[in-house]
Amino acid sequence: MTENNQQSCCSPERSSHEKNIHTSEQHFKKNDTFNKADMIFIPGGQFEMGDSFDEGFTQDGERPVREVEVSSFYIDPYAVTNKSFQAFVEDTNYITETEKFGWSFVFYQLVNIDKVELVAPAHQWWLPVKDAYWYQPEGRGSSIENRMDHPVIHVTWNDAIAYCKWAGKRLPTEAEWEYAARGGLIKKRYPWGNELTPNGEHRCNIWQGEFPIHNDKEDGYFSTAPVDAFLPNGYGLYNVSGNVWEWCADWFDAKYDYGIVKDPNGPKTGVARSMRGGSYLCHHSYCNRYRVAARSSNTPDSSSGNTGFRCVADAR
Ligand SMILES: [Ca+2]
Ligand SMILES: [Ca+2]
Ligand SMILES: [Cu+2]
Repeated sequence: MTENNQQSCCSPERSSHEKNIHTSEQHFKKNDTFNKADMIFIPGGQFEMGDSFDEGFTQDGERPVREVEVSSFYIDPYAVTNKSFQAFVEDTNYITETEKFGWSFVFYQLVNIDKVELVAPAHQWWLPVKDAYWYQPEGRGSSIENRMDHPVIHVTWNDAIAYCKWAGKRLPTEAEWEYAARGGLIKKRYPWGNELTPNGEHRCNIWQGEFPIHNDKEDGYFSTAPVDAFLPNGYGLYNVSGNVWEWCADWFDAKYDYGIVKDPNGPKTGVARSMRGGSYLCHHSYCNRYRVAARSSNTPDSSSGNTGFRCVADAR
């Protein structure tokens, strides 16, 4: 593994292909009636945030490990599903930012290259596919019909924020995400412990085999899995590691502000938003970012077939 692998298997950036479009903010009546009984209460406390093994990429800023305090909050056990996102769109007629751009990045093995239209040349294994949206993730002719319980994908950070506003929720800070993802374990590598496949059992949806050529699918999934696949962590969260990247609220900076020890919420400004957890494309030979301390980022108008989100809510 080299430092040059950077974020290529993680998620590609839209701005390398196209300038930002103007997206006017849409206002929704806030839904205050969501049921906290469907969420998990995470009691506040202190934890050791960051990479205790010194095995992350230096440029990601996973270190040093520092003690961080997080206030109590509620978190969804699952990433937002296609079913939930559809309910949001039906209620608000929301048009995703991705639809306004007219395309999104799809992993090359998920489409028939002769049948889709590309808006730009391929970017490594990412194809900028015309009309690839949340409801037709591989472009025109595809559908989510048999994937309603899979995580919504092809949503930008701005789209995620719009959904959160509608749901009366918000995106987690990186500190909240990592605290919840650790499931109460201390300084472990994964949400379930230090071994990737304890007793040979797969605990998350990542890539097995030779990336990006051959995926053995030993974990059962080539692309996204249902949000409740695999065992949950100690707090009851599913698929924090793998499946899809999850947008966080914070601006990303490799120089995380280690000075704030209570409820840190990232830099004041930035160019990219934090993402956590890794996706079905992650493989140790390339990015190893399905560890619970791993960090990544993308510009808030970027979208891809392996990025979604999960919501939190204040306990107050
Ligand atoms: Ca897999
Ligand atoms: Ca995930
Ligand atoms: Cu990755």
